[in-house]
Amino acid sequence: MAFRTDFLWGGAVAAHQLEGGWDQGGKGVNIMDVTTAGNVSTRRRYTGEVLEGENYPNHEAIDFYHRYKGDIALLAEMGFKCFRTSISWARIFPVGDEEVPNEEGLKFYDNLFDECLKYGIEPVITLSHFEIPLGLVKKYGGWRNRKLIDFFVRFATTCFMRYKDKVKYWMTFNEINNQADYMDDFALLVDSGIVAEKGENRELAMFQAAHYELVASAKAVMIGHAINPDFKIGCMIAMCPVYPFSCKPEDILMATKAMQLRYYYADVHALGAYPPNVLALWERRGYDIDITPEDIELLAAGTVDYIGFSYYMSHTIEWKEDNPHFDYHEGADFVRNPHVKASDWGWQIDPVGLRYALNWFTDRYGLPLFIVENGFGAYDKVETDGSIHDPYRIDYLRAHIEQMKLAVEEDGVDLMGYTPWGCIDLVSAGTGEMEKRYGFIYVDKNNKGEGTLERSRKDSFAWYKQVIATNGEDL
Ligand code: BGP
Repeated sequence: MAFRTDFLWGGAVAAHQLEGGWDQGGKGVNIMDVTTAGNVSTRRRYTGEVLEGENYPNHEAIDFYHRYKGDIALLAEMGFKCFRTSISWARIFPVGDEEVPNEEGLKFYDNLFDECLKYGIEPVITLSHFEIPLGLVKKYGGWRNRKLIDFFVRFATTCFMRYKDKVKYWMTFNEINNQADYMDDFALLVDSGIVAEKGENRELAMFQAAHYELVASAKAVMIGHAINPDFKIGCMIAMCPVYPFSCKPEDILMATKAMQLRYYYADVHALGAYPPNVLALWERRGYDIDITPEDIELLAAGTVDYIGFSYYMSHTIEWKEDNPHFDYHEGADFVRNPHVKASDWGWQIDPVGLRYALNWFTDRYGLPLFIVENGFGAYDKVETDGSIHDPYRIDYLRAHIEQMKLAVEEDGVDLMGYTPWGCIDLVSAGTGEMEKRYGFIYVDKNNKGEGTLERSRKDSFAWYKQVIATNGEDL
């Protein structure tokens, strides 16, 4: 048998993409509540205020805040062993810098976790999934400010104490390395709460903010382990392997440099120190990053228990002659890979890349791995009889699970679990669309926000149920 007997089959979501109830239960505003995301062309516009008449899809999302009991029952029907979601920071600390948490927010997650545990479903919790309270962005400039470490640690400690007997699996920051694409406003905003100023050195701002996040994460890991030694606390890395376009030595080196910069965050989380390539880059650029001796000790002491990562696609890169240092930032120099197909949104579909990623992480860190996101965003069609046939989704997931199996059986990878993204349809983080659907469960709502919010089972629902029941044998 390929997968462990305690393999964590489940699915993943994030608070702001499904809960709704954005101004209920004493919750404060988080950055996604003011990031216009009505369609692809407007999604990058961060307003800083809730503008009247604007469509903020996550304000209602799929109303999980009120409907979670029915939704968890459906996940239980599929046989879920775990459910990955996040705690909305602004539900617990509405502005972010309060000393006392919001009891109503804490109670919501008590109820949610109890509902999961009732069915034997383990909650797997991300502390910060693109959900920084707006107050921390406006008052402190987001993660550019060292003070954020204390606010985050207070939030993490509050959650660890409150849910220590209900939640065992944690992650600190979702896709912390998205900001390796620091030229992208959205990546900087959701990872670090940074609204870049005109003419600002965005790369420097990113390195500094990411440093504070890495220190905050290390502190949280140490505190979590002291609160409950059984906690498993991981990082969460967006893994898109970067392939060289050809066997030209410069292409290979370019891909290596890209991997170094995309994944140095994982090096710090897992190995407890910055790799030489990042230190050399800072030196070459003349960056004076605020790092104290205490920070260095914390990073070394607060290393993670496992690597959680998302995997959707791979990238391919080609070296250009005007880049003598092989400097990388995401997007630049990417080329189409002629060997793989792409989704309707242009995401390259590459199951073998998942096996590559599993091997790469194992070779580098030797830690248990947890695939906490993977999936296929697609348009679904509801037939007149209400059925939804989504063979493309099944094909995508099957092909990826087959590669997971090979990684475990043939490569010896230690894989803890698999939680496909958006197990119930939700709002896309990247585009704000409802109709970019990932779920086994369909939610009746369109891009304009119209629909009954009624839930129904897609064909993939029965398929995934069978996969779980046979521990991945029957695909
Ligand atoms: C990851 C995020 C998720 C999720 C997913 C799919 O980057 O962690 O929050 O949204 O990607 O992306 P999208 O929603 O843009 O299709």
